Amino acid sequence: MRKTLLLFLPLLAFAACSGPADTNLKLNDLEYFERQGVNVLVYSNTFSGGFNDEKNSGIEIIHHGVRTVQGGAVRLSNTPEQWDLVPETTVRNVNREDNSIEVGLRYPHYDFDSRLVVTAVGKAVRIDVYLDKPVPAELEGDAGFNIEFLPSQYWNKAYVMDGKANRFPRYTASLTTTRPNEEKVYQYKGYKTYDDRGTGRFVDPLPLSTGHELIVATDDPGRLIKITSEDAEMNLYDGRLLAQNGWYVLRSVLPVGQTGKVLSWTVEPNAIPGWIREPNVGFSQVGYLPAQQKVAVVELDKLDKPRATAEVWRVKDDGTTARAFSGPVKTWGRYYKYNYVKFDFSDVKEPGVYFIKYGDIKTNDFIIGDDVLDRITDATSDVWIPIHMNHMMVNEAYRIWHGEPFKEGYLQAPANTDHFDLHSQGPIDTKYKALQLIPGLNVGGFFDAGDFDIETGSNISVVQNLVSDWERFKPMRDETFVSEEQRYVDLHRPDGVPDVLQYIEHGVLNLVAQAENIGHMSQTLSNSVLDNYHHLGDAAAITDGLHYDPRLKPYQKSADGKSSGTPDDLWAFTTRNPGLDLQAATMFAAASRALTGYNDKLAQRALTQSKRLMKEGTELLAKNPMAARMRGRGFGNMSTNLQLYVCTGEQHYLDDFQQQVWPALDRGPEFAMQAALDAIPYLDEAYKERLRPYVVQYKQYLDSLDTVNPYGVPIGEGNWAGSGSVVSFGTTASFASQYYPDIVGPEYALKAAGYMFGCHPYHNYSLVAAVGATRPKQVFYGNNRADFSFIPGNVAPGVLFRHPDHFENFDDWPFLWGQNEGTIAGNTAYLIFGAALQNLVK
Ligand SMILES: [Ca+2]
Ligand SMILES: [Ca+2]
Ligand SMILES: [Ca+2]
Repeated sequence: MRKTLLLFLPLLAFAACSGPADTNLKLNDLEYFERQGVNVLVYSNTFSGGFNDEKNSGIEIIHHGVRTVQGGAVRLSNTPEQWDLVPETTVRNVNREDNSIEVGLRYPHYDFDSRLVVTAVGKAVRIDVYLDKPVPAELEGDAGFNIEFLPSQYWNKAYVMDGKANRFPRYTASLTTTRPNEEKVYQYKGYKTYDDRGTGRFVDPLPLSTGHELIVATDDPGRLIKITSEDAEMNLYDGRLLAQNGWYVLRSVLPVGQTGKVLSWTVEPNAIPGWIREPNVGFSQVGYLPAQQKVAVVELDKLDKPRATAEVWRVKDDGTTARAFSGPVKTWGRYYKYNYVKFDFSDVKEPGVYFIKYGDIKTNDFIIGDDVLDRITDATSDVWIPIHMNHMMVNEAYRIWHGEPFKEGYLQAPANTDHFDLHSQGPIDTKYKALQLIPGLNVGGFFDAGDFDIETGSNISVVQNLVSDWERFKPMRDETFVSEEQRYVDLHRPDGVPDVLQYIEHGVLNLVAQAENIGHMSQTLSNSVLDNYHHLGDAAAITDGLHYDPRLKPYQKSADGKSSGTPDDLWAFTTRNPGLDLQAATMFAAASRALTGYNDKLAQRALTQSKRLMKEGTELLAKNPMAARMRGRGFGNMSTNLQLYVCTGEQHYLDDFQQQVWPALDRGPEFAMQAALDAIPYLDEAYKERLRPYVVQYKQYLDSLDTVNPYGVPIGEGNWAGSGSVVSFGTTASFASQYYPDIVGPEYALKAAGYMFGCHPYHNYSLVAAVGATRPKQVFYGNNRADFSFIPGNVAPGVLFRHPDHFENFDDWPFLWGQNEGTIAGNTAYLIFGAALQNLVK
């Protein structure tokens, strides 16, 4: 404590010396409070992301470049979880005269409104909470003002509450209590995040510390924040007691029966005097081909002065280093928060190990060699994809990734169920009754993503991607043992069958079982209860493996040990979507081609379902002209029509495709280029020539991206980061370059690869787990995320845009899915990108 104070005091003294003009928080043009090293955002991001509490909203602090605090809001529990209610933002007013931002918050479920007024006062912000009506009786003691601190940026650091020093716990191990379920505040759609094991009580965390003044990270000036409240007691909680993705929460309960200004906090983030963010030197961690264009993009603090030159150094075989190249640094300009400069070192061509020096910054090393791209999909193909095989035990050397999940199968979802993972069941449209077992569905298929459901649409895409990979590139790689009979997968054990064929087979097994047993495609096979949806760990442990029998009590097993009264069986959401049936029909036809000669019986079953679903889907759509017309418009259906033509040879599908593709290309060649290129192998030379001028336009689009952002690839700004778009951009650019090499060079696809492998905003780590890069990302939102780990080969969504000007990808906190989750459809699309790129540069 004493040491900390001594260390810190000189800093404060130094800060006090600089003039108030550059130390006070000011409301900037982007409507957030700013001083050098500190940004305080007030509802630049509201709680409307789509998945409730995404830990991305409310009052947020970006502290020396890292968003360490968020969630400033009136909340209804001590440590809110993802499915606890979040407030709607009813109004947001920026008042420049008094340097404040006001937001209105509303919980419609409780007809409960509150207002926050955040005012910059010197180096701090004051947060005032106003109520026009008292806290509703049922929320008394539960409604409070909360703010949340990112655990990975604070754990092991000291905090001081009312003069008493303490330390943020690395792992959660503080006290809890239980309360009767009747006192639990309503959760999303009435679902419950917890399993009370029949006790009738829920767990409520108890505070780590209580007081009126909290200073967090007294031992780290970059993270130090002082929070005081004269009128309210503040409690510090560890949200990880209830959910591994919880944050440290500081909270004051709102007083009962009061209106007007009911609570006031002062929050003062420390700023390191003269702080300037370290340059982020973006380059490909996977390395470079000798002859390719090589451009590092350096991200600079807006107060940083660009350097005139940068250097490339060679690491020699004896371990010594020598300068290999020095060249000019060229200014690109401002892109959101930072300035960007570029350093072209294409002249360095000799194979070897190198690093970049930009001023004092020395990057980690990278390889120049003609085989650096050869391994970019190996981890995805050998490890990530087989680990996501459902209904199998998956072993790797000494480790079992998961046992055989969902042995009890899937029940018909009850009618009119509104689900928590964005889908629903309408009236029952199968021969099964609600909660009756639909036989045969517990086979094949792939886990969706960081969760364990089978999203039918995604699984259809998976099979399509894998067939596309197989038919175009014939990958013969065999590193996975798959026995459908044993329901067993062993990684790194060749079994004589190309893995991609086995993955196609595994995807088809589930999808064909859906078609045969349900009669059409389901929407999804998913969890019925929320308290096992958020499962982390072994998929085989999600359910008890026993058939649900409602005649038994919860947690009770039948005498024969085959059923239980625990309602944990997964449900099939069967509501029919003829559009999905048609997609399945084209997928089945393609899969049938790929499987013929390997598994003829399954190939035949797939073809049978393809024909039936195509007929029925077409008839159903014809009966619903509105749906049919809608279907005809989408770009996605361009591809479906092409696939339908390829598998049936019927001219009208080709006519439909041609009717769609040219107008779509006229609107912008980038939107339809992939579908247009996909048709080339099936159409004549005249088609290819007609497409040529669009490829010329497409090349102009590719070049124009260099003026849109410094990285020259499309950077999405949605609520899910955009590496999927970069991958598909790279795939399209690869194929364009393959078919029209005289128009489109390989540099665009390589630019996409460079972005994925480290040349991007925020940090320079590869976005693909364990990809042969020097510095891949270390944490991902896989089902092992609670271990701050990754599943090799995962492709992260990547660098997420936060309004109004911040890009972010946490590499010490895996839990933000929009940055770190990988999906089965996305990761199989990455296989195609990898193969297309490798094919292009060979
Ligand atoms: Ca899912
Ligand atoms: Ca194999
Ligand atoms: Ca069960």
